[in-house]
Amino acid sequence: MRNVRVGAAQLGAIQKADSREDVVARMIGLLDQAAAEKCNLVVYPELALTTFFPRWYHENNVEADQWFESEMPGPATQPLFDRANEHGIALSFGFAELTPEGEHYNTSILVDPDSNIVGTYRKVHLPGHVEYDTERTHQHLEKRYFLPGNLGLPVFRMLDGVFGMCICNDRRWPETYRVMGLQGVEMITLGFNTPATNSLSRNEKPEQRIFHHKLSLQAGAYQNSTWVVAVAKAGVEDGFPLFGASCIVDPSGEIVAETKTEEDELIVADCDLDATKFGKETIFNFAQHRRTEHYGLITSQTGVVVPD
Ligand code: CDV
Repeated sequence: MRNVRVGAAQLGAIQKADSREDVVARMIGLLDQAAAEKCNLVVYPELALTTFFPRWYHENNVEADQWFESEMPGPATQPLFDRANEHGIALSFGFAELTPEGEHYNTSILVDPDSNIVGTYRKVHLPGHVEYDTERTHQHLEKRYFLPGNLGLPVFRMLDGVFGMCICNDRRWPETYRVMGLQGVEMITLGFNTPATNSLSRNEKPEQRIFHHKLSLQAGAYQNSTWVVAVAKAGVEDGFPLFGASCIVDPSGEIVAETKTEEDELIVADCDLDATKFGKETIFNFAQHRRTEHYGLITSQTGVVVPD
């Protein structure tokens, strides 16, 4: 048995006016709870340090740099690293990354129990649009503010296991899980900020959106026999609602823990990484059963082409 006791640390709303220091204090509060519950890994949401700023249009992109981190840890986040180090707890969380070369990414990191950054992932599937869109009830300007991730979908060794990360919209794409599944991933950490309403369709209710969220996580976990730890930023940010439904999903696709609120809330589960073995060695034994000779279109073609 290789047990990882995971805390999924959902964050409630972060308003535009909230400072990084305010947010980090909340993250440390959840970390202390996780330490009291004997967790050895705590996972936080996408863009955990600020409000979900891609809903706000800045005509001049440079104005949006206020939402980005140019160092990690930096002065505001060092206390989180220090407290995690005192507790000997590993972390995963998302933030907006501004590189020394001036590139902007929606990034997530994996931090080991000694507070070393052992993994970096940059979001590959950026949703939304580049320009202000008057047809939408709210803006989703990730394609304006971020470049698509340039690090692929790597896995990392930590806590005697194989870990991967993805971010929010990535969870809806089976390729995300399969690329990590092909590298033997045993636990995927992912943060999300998902609006409770569809900006282009009033017919889609929050219940249906939560259904699609869980469907994606559960299918990805089952089809690759991996744990999935999905953590929301939830609640109403400056009038815009995000749903909660943070979940820990086991390698057979079942939800073993789920948040009940849209506030700061910790859920905990014991995740035996050896429980991934059965699926990986039987129905999803890739080496035995995959038929790559039929999968070429997945990488040679992006959009739909209906044959004549
Ligand atoms: N932050 C996100 O990536 N949100 C998307 C929304 C736009 C649908 C998501 O997949 O949840």
